[in-house]
Amino acid sequence: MTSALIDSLRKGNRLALSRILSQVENGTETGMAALEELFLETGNAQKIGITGPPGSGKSTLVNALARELRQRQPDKKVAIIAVDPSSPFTGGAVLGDRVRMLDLEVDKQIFIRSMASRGALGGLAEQTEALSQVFDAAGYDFILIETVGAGQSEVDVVNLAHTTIVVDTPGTGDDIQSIKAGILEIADILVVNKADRPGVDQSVSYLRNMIEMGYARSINNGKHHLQDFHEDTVNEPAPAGWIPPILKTIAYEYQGIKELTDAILAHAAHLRQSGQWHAKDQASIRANIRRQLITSLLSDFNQKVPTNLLDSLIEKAQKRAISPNEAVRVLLTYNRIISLESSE
Ligand SMILES: Nc1nc2c(ncn2[C@@H]2O[C@H](COP(=O)(O)OP(=O)(O)OP(=O)(O)O)[C@@H](O)[C@H]2O)c(=O)[nH]1
Ligand SMILES: [Mg+2]
Repeated sequence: MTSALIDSLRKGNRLALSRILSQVENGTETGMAALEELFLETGNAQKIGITGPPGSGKSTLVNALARELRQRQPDKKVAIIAVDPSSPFTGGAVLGDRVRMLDLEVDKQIFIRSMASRGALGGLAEQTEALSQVFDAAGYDFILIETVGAGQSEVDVVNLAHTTIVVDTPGTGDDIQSIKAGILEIADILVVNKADRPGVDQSVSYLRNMIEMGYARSINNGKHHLQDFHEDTVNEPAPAGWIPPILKTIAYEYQGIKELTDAILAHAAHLRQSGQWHAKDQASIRANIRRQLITSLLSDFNQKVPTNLLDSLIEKAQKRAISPNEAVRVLLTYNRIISLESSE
């Protein structure tokens, strides 16, 4: 049954895709089996994470980007994943935006998915990774992942992307706080959206300073060459690094979208040429295996070792009657004995 569904997905059947996405999202047996099979067909899509404060215009940008990518490369397909949307995909958007969303859905080479639930498959990041693997295997070339830039779990989500876009808006002076320093460091492209509002140039120069400070730090660590900084060093050998461009957009008027698309495609080319595309892919597979290994070892341990034994050993260590080391040794020995007994 599963393989019939997977075959339909391979043929581009949107209903099959939608059903497999739900199965994967709910962590059902069918879903997990599909994911195992489909993983072998992944590795082609460019995953693009879009993060930023609530209401900064991420959905509007994603919308415009999907349209632009499709116009430019009509043979390519675009998937959109809205992670943990604070509101439906169009957010607090006015009717005009919703009408445009409908336009998008008419295009059968664009597939929009909001992540409805969480927790079935580990964290938000694991779930997003699983859904993007399904899209990747289904032949989607670009996967746009929207998430509100709020904390570590969002950083984890965008970390799985090839290209991370951080969106900010011109502020009233306190915008310094609107983007967390940790979020800026993961940006491959910075966007100041709502450039129709006052203060846009201050925001751009603020962000430029932050980026240059970040680069100065990494140069001190020996990661980059000084020429990475300067646009006027085009005759120098090609820099190994990528300097995040800062772009101004007015998403709902489609302004700056072409430049943003150029930057996204240029970043993909940069990753491929520098070998980072391959390296990222290898690292994410390694991390995936490690994560699953730890999860399943831990769940095996939890099944075999009673909680009260664990608790009593913790208590002993807390009283300094034994060391934490010894507590672990006892627990592992117990686990080994139980495993031996159950295999007899
Ligand atoms: N002035 C102005 N408003 C914009 C621009 N782009 C989007 N908006 C509006 O900003 C509001 C929020 O846009 P969304 O795209 O929903 O923002 P979001 O970041 O996805 O919001 P959440 O997903 O709720 O965090 C909507 O009313 C948009 O129409 C812009 O360039 N200028
Ligand atoms: Mg949104």
